[in-house]
Amino acid sequence: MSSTETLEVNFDGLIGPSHNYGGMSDGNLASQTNAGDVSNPREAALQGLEKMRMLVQAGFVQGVLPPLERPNLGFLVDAGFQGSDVAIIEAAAKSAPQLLKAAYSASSMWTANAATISPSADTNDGRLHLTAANLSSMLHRSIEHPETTASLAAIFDDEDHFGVHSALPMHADFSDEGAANHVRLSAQHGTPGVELFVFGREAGENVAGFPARQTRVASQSVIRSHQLAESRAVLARQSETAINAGAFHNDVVSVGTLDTLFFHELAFADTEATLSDLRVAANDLFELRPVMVPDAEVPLTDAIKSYLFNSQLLQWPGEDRLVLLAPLETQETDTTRAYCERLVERNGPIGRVHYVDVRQSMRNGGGPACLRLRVAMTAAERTSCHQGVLLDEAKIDALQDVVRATYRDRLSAADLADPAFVNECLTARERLLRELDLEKLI
Ligand code: SUG
Repeated sequence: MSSTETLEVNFDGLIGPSHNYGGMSDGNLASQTNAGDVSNPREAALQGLEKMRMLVQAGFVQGVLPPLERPNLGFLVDAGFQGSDVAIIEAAAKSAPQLLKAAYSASSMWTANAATISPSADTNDGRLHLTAANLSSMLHRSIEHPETTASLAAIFDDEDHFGVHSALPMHADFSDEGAANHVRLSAQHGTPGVELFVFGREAGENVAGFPARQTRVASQSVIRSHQLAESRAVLARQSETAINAGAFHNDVVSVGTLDTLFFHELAFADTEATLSDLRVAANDLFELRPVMVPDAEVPLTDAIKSYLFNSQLLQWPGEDRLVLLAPLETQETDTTRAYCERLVERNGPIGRVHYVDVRQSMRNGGGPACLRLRVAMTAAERTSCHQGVLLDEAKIDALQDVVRATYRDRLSAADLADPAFVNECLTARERLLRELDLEKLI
């Protein structure tokens, strides 16, 4: 942390005590397949924290974003339920279990969807900009943004350095899923870069098949409010084939960092145009290194099942090539394991693949990359953000102790009807917030 250079800080979502398999995301195959299964919130949170620990041990600056308050009783009140907390939960469980599941969703763990980030090196006013994603496509996620904005405002609480923007208008024309459809490429984390915005549909367009969760208008709006130079912002359309095969976010089929873009052949509607636009935008900044995975080597279905691309692509301290931090499922899928072996053997930009266990999250369609929000920060920005969310091993130990003491190790849909679970969730979150010196979010 004493480094004077700009570093990429990963803010992982701390998985909340109500993590469950609600089957709430149409177009997300894992969420649909595992709907109704019993989850293990304790194991989920410990797995996430172990991933954070590994990066702390490797020498990365690692941050965390706290879980949102769940159940979201205000949402149930807006939906017409009245009375005491117990009365609200009992009535919702009886007459609207889908709404109760939405109110309990722990989906804020996937912080790649919390916001879109533009580092200060890219913005006209020299501040780091963050726009909370409205997540308007899925009901259970559409209720995240007010609290997400509050968390970001509490953590990036210095207007000289940070511009925190609340979510775009809540309309289908502005559907925005945050950094999951955004890739920043640059020579170094601290030098000006090119920002790639990937959208799935135009405003007003009706696309058949699975939902396209990002619109061009939403991406253009973020480009404007972040004050990005038009010449350094590239818009590209996701391929419908990828969306309909289950790539509900672009980060299910592509990941990039520094000068490297690692992607599946069928990720973009027009790969050649996307690469050419990126090269023009990168012009004098850096030379783009595309690593395209052919469908003949890794069929799209395997890429999506294994989450090969939903990996963290990291400049690992002490290593000269990038490291791909992939989910264990990538190792367990024959084509992707074999591909990774070939990938590191050749002299390309990716020199190592490391596998990590985030199975609890994976079963809802969230891999290592979904669980983190990348924020390239200068040394001054790192010192002016809220220090309580920057982790060392002692803080990870303390958070794990709270998780062990307060989280259940099995949770089914029926358990959400238990009114006693409300206080259990609130107490767990309060204790976590205290560990992070974020009492103001209680
Ligand atoms: O939005 N799953 C999340 C997964 C988000 C993954 N994020 C990225 N690819 N960046 C989603 O579909 C499932 C919840 C449930 O069914 O209970 C869910 O919301």
